Amino acid sequence: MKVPALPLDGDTIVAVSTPFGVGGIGIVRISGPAAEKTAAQLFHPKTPSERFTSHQFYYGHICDPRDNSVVDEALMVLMRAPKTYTREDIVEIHCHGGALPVRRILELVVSRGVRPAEPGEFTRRAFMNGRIDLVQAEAVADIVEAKSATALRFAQRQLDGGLSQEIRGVRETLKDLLMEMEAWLDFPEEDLPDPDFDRIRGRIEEMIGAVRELSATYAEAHLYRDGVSLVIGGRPNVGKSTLLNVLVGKERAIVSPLPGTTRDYLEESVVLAGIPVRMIDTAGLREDAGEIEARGVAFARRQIETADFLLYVVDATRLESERWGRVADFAPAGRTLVVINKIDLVPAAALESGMGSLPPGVPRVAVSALYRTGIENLGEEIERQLTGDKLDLDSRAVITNVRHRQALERCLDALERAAGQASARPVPGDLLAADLRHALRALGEILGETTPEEILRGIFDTFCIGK
Ligand SMILES: Nc1nc2c(ncn2[C@@H]2O[C@H](COP(=O)(O)OP(=O)(O)OP(=O)(O)O)[C@@H](O)[C@H]2O)c(=O)[nH]1
Ligand SMILES: [Mg+2]
Repeated sequence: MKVPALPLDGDTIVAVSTPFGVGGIGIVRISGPAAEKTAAQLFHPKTPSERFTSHQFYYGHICDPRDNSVVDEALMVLMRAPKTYTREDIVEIHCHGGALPVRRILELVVSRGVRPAEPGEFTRRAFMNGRIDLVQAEAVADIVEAKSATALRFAQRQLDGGLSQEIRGVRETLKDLLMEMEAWLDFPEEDLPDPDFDRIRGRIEEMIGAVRELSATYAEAHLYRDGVSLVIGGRPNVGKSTLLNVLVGKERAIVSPLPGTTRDYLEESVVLAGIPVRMIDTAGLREDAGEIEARGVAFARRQIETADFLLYVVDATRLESERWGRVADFAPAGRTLVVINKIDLVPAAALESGMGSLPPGVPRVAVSALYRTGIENLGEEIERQLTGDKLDLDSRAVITNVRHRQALERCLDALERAAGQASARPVPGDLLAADLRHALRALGEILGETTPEEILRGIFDTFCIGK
């Protein structure tokens, strides 16, 4: 793999790689050419050894070289380059996981001239040294932050190189075509026969198909990574808070027979069908609310407007009084599910006729949040709305990252222009080559080969320190 143009620092960095606070163990990680020397100065193995063997744990103590006092009991492992996370020499010191031992060891290492690492700098070095590409580096961050098992599975597959391979496949075809075009453009005097432009157009169209298919997986796949917000809205006292409690499986919200119980909004995270869902309960919508409640209602409206999905709850005994025309004004079209609650209070026949007042085509589910009837059905309907049942989760690579998606769309635009050039007669060779180059650059940006520094910085800045 081509190593990006940024110069390597070559200095040695250190960070605490475990969360701050109290834990079983704390790990201080050092990477760079001075890692081994620094460890030798601070770590005293129980059984003295001439030279540490790579990739082997040693038991001993970390001591302050100024007065030889023991800082902590520790395990130390030295991993010599290149078979390491960063491809540099790495030392890990595993000490007792209290905030103080970890911090003191960190300070000791820094006092030996080692620089504190920036966020994501270990992973950045792995990337700069060619061990992983940018897509894989981003997968590392996704693994750390995965909020659902499916998100984790996607990120693991991305780290394995599944997505990179897919992108490289298209890139190789592009490179072949570009070489062919450039040979023809660069040596006109050699009287080379014209390339077979129908064949070239055919190959461009194959690439368009592949890139489009990959890009289309984003719509659903990213939900597993980024999650969605699901707002529970409706008029006062219809059972919104009761429903939230049922869906999140605990008594999270206060429920009472008095309308206007919920004044602030509150949220709780759950995972539905593998998708992390931020569920938000809101104040009941009504116009004649008192001052504090009115603020809650304003909050609720804002939550509903920005929601990815809305569960609009209505009272089964008051279906006819619901002003559907108004609801349509704020409910996000195509992302609203009407939940008819309190069906335990109405006979089946009345419910049937009451449902007739609902606008046609709006998806609906009838439940009793109090007696938990119809909840399973509601769960299935929410899942169907969230996922749309379109994505085969075990299919090949999927796109979950908006940066990849945007680059693929740029690639697609360039390929479509290129297909147009290849169909024109005579073929404008320069333009065709330029479009192929644009497409190539977009793919290179995904992999990190032609990614501008500020974008790299933005990516690694979101990592935690010590990763
Ligand atoms: N019979 C029956 N009562 C229900 C059902 N769901 C909720 N309730 C009752 O309806 C009342 C209002 O419930 P809440 O969950 O507080 O309603 P809400 O929509 O959050 O109300 P506000 O926060 O005031 O807008 C409570 O007394 C609940 O016990 C149901 O399915 N059947
Ligand atoms: Mg409530």
